[in-house]
Amino acid sequence: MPPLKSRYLVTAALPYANGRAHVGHIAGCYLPADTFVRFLRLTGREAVFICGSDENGAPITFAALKEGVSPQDIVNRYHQILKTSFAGLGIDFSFYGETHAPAHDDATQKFFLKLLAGNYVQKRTVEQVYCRECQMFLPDRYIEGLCPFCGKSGARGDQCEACGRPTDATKLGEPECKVCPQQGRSGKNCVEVRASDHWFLQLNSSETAVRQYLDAHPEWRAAVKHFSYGLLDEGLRERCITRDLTWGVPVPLDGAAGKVLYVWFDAPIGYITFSQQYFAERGQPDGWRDFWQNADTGLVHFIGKDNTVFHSVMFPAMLMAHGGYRLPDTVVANEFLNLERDKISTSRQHAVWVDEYLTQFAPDSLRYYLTTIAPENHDSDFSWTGFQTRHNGELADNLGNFIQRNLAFCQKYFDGAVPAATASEAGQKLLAKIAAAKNAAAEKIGEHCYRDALDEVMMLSRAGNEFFSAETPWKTRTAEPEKCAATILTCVQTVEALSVLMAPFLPFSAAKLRATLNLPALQDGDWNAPGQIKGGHLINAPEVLFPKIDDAAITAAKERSGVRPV
Ligand code: B3M
Ligand code: ZN
Repeated sequence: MPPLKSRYLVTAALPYANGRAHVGHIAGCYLPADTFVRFLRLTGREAVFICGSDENGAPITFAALKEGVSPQDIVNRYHQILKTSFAGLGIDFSFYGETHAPAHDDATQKFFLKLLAGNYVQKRTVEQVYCRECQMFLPDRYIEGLCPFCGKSGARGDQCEACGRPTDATKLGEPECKVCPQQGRSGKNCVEVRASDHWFLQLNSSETAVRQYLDAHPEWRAAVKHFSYGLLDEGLRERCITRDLTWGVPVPLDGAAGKVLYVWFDAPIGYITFSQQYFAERGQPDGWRDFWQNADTGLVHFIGKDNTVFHSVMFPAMLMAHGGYRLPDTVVANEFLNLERDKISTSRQHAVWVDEYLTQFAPDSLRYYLTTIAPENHDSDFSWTGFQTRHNGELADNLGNFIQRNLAFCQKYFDGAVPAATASEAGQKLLAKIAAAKNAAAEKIGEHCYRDALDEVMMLSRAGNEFFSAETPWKTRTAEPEKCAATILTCVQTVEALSVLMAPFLPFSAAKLRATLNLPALQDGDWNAPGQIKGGHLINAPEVLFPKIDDAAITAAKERSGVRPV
């Protein structure tokens, strides 16, 4: 792993503004990205964290059609819900934008025109399925008919579920429109094949450059490299980047009315336009250049694995073809999170929604659990029982217990004044573990291994608990008061270190703990600041940081997330 740089632009995939955020999204990219950004800042690095709602194209158009409302209504509703959910979980973007915005249209159109002028985008006339009733060309997913391979009915225009083969929408037998039924029509006998002009990104001409780019990054996660090299080995093909839709970034050419740029063309450009907006709002209209045009700055994209091709191949190819931009250093793609051993599904309402979760539980409990089960190298499983067990057994019984037993002891027997003492040999050993845990956690975070990094925090707390138990301050208090004082001083100093170490993962609890310790809120760069707790330091009355979660709460949560009680 190359060492971390001193300045970063970090992006998290732009969520479609057509649904609420669920735990799969959070585990997939927002939480690790936020943890990384918090760590960067705490270690004195500059980090700009960019995200926003993906508001264009087919996903929004069809959500609106289904509900019988306008795309703008859909976007307005979900943009707000997404923003609130992220904030509630402490996902602390520097800027959270919207792609349905004039500035973004403008930047995307200019980008497109530059690629067109360079011949990197070329026009073709293609055959497409058109619905006379809906008066629109249909995306492949909205056409069904007989599979040209296996003959079964219900094959979609992109794939036949029965035989698994990819299909060509214009080749389905007895094709039907799937938008019509949403509008109360049959969808039968209303589709035909029509010619339409489209523009294609000449990805084929980027093959060598993209391969060289990947070759320069042997440190990327194996799955991302494997997938991307696989695509290159098959050979990159030109890719259509326009759609016959009215909602999106209009194709900026004469004779292209009713056509917009493909949502996957405009969305990654959103990372750039949001960066520009962020700096413009701060009165530094050129500030974004340091982040997009200067290779000394790190650029890291956090995404879910289904977005890999767009970030590891297509967007870099677009940036290279355009010129003038640096390329991402890393694409951190996560695998999927399942829910109770079943795929998370919005349509089946099998999901844990963030806004709903937050009405019942604390944000850090979810942050903790999702990091411990982070789908970093393989799919993983969210289970409510696992959530409860981890919270009660680890957050409460390990971390919370270490903090509470010490601070309560200090409060009760020393009136909240940390005793002055000299650390024992065993105490010094514990204090030495602080630096070791910090270094190890920093290294793991640098490798984007967040679950291992969090483990280091929990190991320090476990060592603290062992120390406290072995030292038996409740016995030494009267028999050997100096020993007791040394134990408590060492433990409270360890608690202070934990308030720093846990901050990237558990920001709300870290802030509360700092207040209880009567220490200032953490500032950028505080990761390696020397401890402030000395003999005589007054702490405030502690409150339990992680109250236990009882079975009734879990039963209620299970019902709400569409998990039937067993
Ligand atoms: N909106 C896809 C998704 O949510 C997409 C990500 C865009 S990142 C530029 O899966
Ligand atoms: Zn139709």
